[in-house]
Amino acid sequence: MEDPMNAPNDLSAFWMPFTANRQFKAAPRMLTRAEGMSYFTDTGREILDATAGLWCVNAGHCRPKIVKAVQDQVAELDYAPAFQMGHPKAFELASRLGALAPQGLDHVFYTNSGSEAVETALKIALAYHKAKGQGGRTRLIGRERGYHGVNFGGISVGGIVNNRRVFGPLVPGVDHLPHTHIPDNAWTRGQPEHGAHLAEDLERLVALHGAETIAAVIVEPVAGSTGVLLPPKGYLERLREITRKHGILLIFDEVITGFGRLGSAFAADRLGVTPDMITCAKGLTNGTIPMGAVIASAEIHDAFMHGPDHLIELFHGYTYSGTPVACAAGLATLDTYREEGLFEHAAGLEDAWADMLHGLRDCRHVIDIRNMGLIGAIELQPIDGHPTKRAFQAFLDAFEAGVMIRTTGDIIAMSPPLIIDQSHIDQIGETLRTVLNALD
Ligand code: PXG
Repeated sequence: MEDPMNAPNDLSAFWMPFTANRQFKAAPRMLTRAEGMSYFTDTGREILDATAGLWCVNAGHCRPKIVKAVQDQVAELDYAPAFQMGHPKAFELASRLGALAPQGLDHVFYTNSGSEAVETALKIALAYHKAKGQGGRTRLIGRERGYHGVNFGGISVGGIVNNRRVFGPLVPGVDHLPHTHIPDNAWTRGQPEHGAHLAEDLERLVALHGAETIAAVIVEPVAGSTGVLLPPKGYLERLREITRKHGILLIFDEVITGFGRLGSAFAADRLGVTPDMITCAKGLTNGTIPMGAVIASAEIHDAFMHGPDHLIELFHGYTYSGTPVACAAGLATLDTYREEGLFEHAAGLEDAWADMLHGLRDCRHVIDIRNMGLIGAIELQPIDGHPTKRAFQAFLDAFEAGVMIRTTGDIIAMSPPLIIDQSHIDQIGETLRTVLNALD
């Protein structure tokens, strides 16, 4: 009789996330090893990673310091209860994150993913207003085309239609700002000139709902998942002014933009706008161990520190909030970023990265190219009646040609590990030129 613990591996049991399961299983793309800028497949092919995994392996793959920290930690303290108990590395990492984050943001709540960080930040926002005696502030405002993970709060404030439409009525009391992608901004390098006025829509929502009903606004400083939408000059500044004026919290979802992606620790630093909370994940542990976090202001944190000392201040947390192994990975990741100057390295390569991308302007089907930091997007003209098909083909062809890219809709998005150098940039550019020009 077949041993159920040793069932044959037929690929069908694993229902893969955000994947065309049937296409994949007909022609699997299996990764078995990684090192530095590269993945290696089960057939021994080397694939240049132009996406840092899923925007997360910012220091490159299998970095020795991170590997060792994880190995050592799992052998020394495998797990410690997250509630009513502590372990030293959770406090050390929180202090380091607070120091790295923009001034004034220095209290860290751990989660296991970006999605959980978003849920946590939204809940903190509501509970904060309640603690301040403004419990009527329950409304949440996101933005069209925003991606804030896949849990109910996140898809409610998010604005990616396919991520929402089959999941029912979602969280009530949510409204959305318009996205910031306007045709006038095509082909821009860095922040576009046009569109700061789109922030004024927040004043319209305040007039519509009343400021006293609005808890928070959440936006990605650079929208990643939807296909890289850059913040127009002055836009985030204006959102900050309006939120502050009306006592509304501003949350930056920096799950993608955190940890050097824009050549600075956080987008908030590069863009010169400080929110009340930052959500992060991905690059926090270099993608090695799942971990996310909310970094909140002292004003928010301190609002909870009232009442009798023995009472729990916030009824929220996860079994795996700040596990020892995740914290060890986080600490070793921050060390690697600092010791190798990776944020500065990324900033130094931004122009070369942009030159490569914009050099593809004359390739077939390309209708827009945009970039910031080590993020780049190439938008293709969709095939009539078959949206997403052309870009998906580019993804398959690039993989065959030895470069891993991502696509969303008909947009190619890239976000290489920050250890990238000029030769990798050249390889990505040459491969894309061939792939794009061969597309139907
Ligand atoms: N917020 C933002 C801004 C994100 O980009 C999340 C929250 C959710 O994080 P978790 O860890 O729950 O996945 C994300 C995640 C892509 C892609 O290809 C983007 C994400 C995840 C997977 C793929 O663009 N972003």
